[in-house]
Amino acid sequence: MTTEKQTFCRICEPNCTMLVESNEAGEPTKLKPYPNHPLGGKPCNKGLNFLSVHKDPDRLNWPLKRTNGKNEFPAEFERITWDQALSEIAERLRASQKAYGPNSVATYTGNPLGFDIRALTSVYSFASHLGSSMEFTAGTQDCCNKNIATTAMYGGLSFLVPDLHHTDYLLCLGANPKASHWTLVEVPNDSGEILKNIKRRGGTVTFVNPRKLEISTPETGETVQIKPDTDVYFLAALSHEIERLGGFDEAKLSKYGEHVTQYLSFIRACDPERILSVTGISRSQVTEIAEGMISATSAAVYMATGVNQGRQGVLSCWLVEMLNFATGNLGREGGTYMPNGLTEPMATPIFINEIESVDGMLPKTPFAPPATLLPDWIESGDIRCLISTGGNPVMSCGGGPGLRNAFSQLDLMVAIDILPTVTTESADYVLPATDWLEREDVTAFSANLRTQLIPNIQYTEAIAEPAFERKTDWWIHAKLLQALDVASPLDSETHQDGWELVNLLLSAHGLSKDLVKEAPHQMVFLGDLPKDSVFERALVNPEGRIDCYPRAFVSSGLFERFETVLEELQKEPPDILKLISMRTTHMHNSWLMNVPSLRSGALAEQRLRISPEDAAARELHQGSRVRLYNDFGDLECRIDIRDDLGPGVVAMTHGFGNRDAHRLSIASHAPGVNVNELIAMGPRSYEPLSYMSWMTGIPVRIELINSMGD
Ligand SMILES: Nc1nc2c(c(=O)[nH]1)N[C@H]1C(S)=C(S)[C@@H](COP(=O)(O)OP(=O)(O)OC[C@H]3O[C@@H](n4cnc5c(=O)[nH]c(N)nc54)[C@H](O)[C@@H]3O)O[C@H]1N2
Ligand SMILES: Nc1nc2c(c(=O)[nH]1)N[C@H]1C(S)=C(S)[C@@H](COP(=O)(O)OP(=O)(O)OC[C@H]3O[C@@H](n4cnc5c(=O)[nH]c(N)nc54)[C@H](O)[C@@H]3O)O[C@H]1N2
Ligand code: SF4
Ligand SMILES: [Mo]
Repeated sequence: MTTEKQTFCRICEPNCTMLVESNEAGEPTKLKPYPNHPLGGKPCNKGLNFLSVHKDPDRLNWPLKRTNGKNEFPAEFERITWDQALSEIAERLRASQKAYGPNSVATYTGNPLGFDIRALTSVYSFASHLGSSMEFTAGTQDCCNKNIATTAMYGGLSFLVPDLHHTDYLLCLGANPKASHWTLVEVPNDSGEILKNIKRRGGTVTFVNPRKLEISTPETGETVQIKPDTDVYFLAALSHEIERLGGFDEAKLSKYGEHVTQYLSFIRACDPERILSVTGISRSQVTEIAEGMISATSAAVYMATGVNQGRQGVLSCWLVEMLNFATGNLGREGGTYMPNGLTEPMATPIFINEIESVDGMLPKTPFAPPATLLPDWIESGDIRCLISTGGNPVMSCGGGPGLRNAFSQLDLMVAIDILPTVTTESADYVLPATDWLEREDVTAFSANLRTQLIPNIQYTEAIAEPAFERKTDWWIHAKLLQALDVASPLDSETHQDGWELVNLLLSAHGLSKDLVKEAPHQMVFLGDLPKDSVFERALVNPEGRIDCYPRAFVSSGLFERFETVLEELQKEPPDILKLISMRTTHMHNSWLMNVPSLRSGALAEQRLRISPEDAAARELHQGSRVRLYNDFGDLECRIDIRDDLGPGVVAMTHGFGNRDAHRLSIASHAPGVNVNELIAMGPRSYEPLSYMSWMTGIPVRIELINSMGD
């Protein structure tokens, strides 16, 4: 007899609800949509394919210890007990910190930890017990620019979300909601209707993207094709134009703004004639968008990773936040706002202390240090041990394979993962974690970030017993703390496997995980707050106002950089090619590469996408093999000619290049290339202050290897 249970997907932010069928032995046999769930119930193909990850015969099942040298590949491992693994790791961590200080041990926390609320709490308590400043995260490849910009402006971390359900004008930069299902705004179970609805109610959607997206249709809106890594100049020109046209809400600016004069002088100096040429967008297009936003009843500007990963993500985010605020759209229905959540923002200083690096003394911020300096810190001997949880830095960070050479020089590397990746291949110890079907959870992460358009908490039980000797990430961190002889939640006889802290968060709404579990559909709506509550809730800096020209941006040289990068762009040769990333509907960063159904037929191969004009100029045909290179790396691939890219732009999906992930039988077959080899590492390879890697608009060159096409 089959049984049916409810769960939610934990691959990406929407946490789509789904149903799981299990057989008599209690093993999940099918994942399917949950049509009658109040939040919708339309998981995507990736979520519905997750049983292939859960049951992947290549999964990590036991603690492993390396038996050959760190420079020898493939790595060889022997199976050991959890006790042996934990005590040996702890001993080596203690010895390193005793001899070389707390910063000799670094941590790297990857993206999936965001979708495991207990692990998220434990990884931070583990890192804080280590007392190291070297806490790297996937954030420097994702959104640390937003973390810093909003903390500087509001006083604490706040992600203001676009009111997609009500807006009359959405300006959407550097996002592909069809492939990626939104980021830092949670839209559950959406298959594109939310954008079509804006158009249906008479509104406008404008995408700003170097690539004309599949979702950019007459049913949604047009794409303004921008040259990569130039959004900051477009946003500055747009701000200039809206102010010139009288589109600012002066009363709101003076009521809630601090340093408004400095902001106004900055944008007034941004004459479109001076700065727009590098963007590929014309003055009349900017004026049209400005007029559209001014005349709309409400408007929201939203930007995502395509802009975050450029060289000026902090100033871009600041200009976006300021556009929403200055036009009176912040805290208004249809504008941007701060949804209800489990917690409220906390005042957070931007500069905590300093860390010594090859780039001199770097200010330490509440977020992560630059991942692209990790190799230098390892080579200098400052970092000697690394513990990576739920991350695949060799695939996902700037420099990519270059990190592997650095990792081989570590005294100790520990990787906690569900799969044997190219990163775990560099480790001394590999610890097997449970996947999301094997653990109980609540959707507290997004509720805690206050990014849900429909604030809610969902509960799921563990659908399957953890197989073999897999353990939850929470348990692994708590056990490591015990092995290190420091306070661990496991010391308490009444510990509840990490739920104490989560229940404390939930108690702000009179909830606990058990109460959510018992609620209809295992879900509780948190309810909406007035949109204008953002002004009481988000402004936690001492002035209680929005800092419209944060000093931290000035002291970090961001405004000078705005001018120097502009000059650099103006001097570029016209035939230069710029590389951007391209997420697809069938892949998730680096970790669905071993799923056969997501790697079959046309999905098997990774190609470099190029415009017909650029292909013709180089006498390339569909499928021609090329060398793609720059000062940092050199790759070989075949090309895919498509007219969704404008001239001068090439695009490639990251996460491929698993040749050396020997234990991933599907992923290492037809592996493709690791595009992050072309991303800079080392001094000045990151944005000051946010430490974001520069991952889009990368100058590259192409050389023909074999023009024979398909
Ligand atoms: N070129 C390029 N590079 C990029 C990006 C891009 O757009 N272009 N995007 C960047 C972005 S936005 C991000 S967030 C980063 C992601 O950077 P990372 O988080 O470092 O990389 P992922 O590929 O998401 O790797 C996640 C790892 O966690 C493992 N895993 C999955 N579930 C669990 C679990 O429950 N527990 C544990 N312990 N492990 C688990 C997976 O097997 C995988 O090895 O990549 C970035 N890299
Ligand atoms: N299918 C799938 N879903 C995912 C992921 C995945 O890998 N696959 N990853 C998840 C993660 S970790 C995240 S953070 C989110 C990310 O979610 P999104 O931020 O929406 O990510 P992308 O789909 O990569 O969209 C980025 C867009 O920016 C464009 N772009 C590139 N460079 C520039 C530029 O310089 N300027 C502008 N304006 N646009 C530019 C690209 O063409 C692309 O369309 O997605 C999540 N969901
Ligand atoms: S969009 Fe797809 S991968 Fe993301 S949570 Fe929903 S079902 Fe999972
Ligand atoms: Mo991400």
